[in-house]
Amino acid sequence: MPFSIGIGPNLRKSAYYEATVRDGVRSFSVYNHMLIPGHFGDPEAEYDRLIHSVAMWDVAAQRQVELAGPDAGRLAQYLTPRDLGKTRIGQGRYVPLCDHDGWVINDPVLLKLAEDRFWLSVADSDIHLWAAAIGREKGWDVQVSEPDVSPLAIQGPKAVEVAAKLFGDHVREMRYFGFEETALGGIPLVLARSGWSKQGGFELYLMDAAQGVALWDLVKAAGAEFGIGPGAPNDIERLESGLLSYGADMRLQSHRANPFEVGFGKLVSFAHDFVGRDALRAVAKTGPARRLTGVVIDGQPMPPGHQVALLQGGVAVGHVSEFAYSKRLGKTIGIGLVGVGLDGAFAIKLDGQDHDVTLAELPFI
Ligand code: THG
Repeated sequence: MPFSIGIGPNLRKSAYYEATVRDGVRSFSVYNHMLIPGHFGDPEAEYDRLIHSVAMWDVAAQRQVELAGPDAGRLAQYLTPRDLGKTRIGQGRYVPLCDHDGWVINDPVLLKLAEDRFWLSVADSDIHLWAAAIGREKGWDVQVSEPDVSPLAIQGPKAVEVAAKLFGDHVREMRYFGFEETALGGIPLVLARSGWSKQGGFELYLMDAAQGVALWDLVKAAGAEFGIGPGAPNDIERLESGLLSYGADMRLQSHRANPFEVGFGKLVSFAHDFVGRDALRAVAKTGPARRLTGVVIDGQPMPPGHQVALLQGGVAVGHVSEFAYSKRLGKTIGIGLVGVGLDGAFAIKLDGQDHDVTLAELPFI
């Protein structure tokens, strides 16, 4: 490229930035106005570590939106179509958020820290502004902030060994999305069993950015015997596993979708009031126009790509939001949206060439 991208005041550095640079980060992306590592120079080795041993990811760009105060629970519930009635302290939940027209605007993990304190661990959109505005407009007694919290993910089949070595054997019994407030050599953090892969793992929500490098190095040292290495949220694995990515699979400004279209239908409850309820009632009545699907792209392994129209008889009937070659499957796979009721033969056009596409069930693996 004949240009560089400047790291100015509008582009935030993660608490782990110095450690990732020191350990050889080769590509960054931007997420929630923050630099997030893309890879460390050997994507294939990074994928293999995730599938066979353990990887550590700087996911500090998964920012927390804290809701605190007497009406925090009320606001949390009003922000999501998902019923939070049975959510206990120490439990996380996957909670899509919608705008008033029913379009998905984020898909955070919600952590209930106390009856009056919640974190929304957000994907890439400005939910702190949204939540603060809604709370204030409602006149509710709730403070919305972005606290000093920086998640570090350890993912892969050996992640549990690393976590057990650091925190003790009780972590083996933690449930998915369960979490606890703890510390590591005086470094305050929340330990959760979660992460954006289906290989198993934990997320360490560091609560003091000044100790980012120290935490990175503790995890790196503990993981050495299990083959830990740096990596980043992995698009191939997430396609294989059918995990969604706000921004890639849906984004309000460019390729919006409602929760029924992207497979969040079972997370929608109409028993409580929430932003977008009327719009989603209308969608539920008629049924969604599109549905989430896996796709297999015929032919040679293809370099990764995103956002391409899905064609049937030359007509766009949906889109593939992201695709990549899976060596575990020996196929180029993707995720997309397709008109409800359609099946048979499809195609995409890439660099002027047609490629046959067939639909597939999610997850692939
Ligand atoms: N961890 C944390 N914060 C995050 C993410 C994360 N914020 C941004 C982004 N990822 C949010 N998106 C997702 C998407 C999927 C999942 C978690 C966060 C996920 N899904 C499981 C699945 O789809 O099978 C479980 C869903 C469920 O239980 O309903 O884990 O990764 N801290």
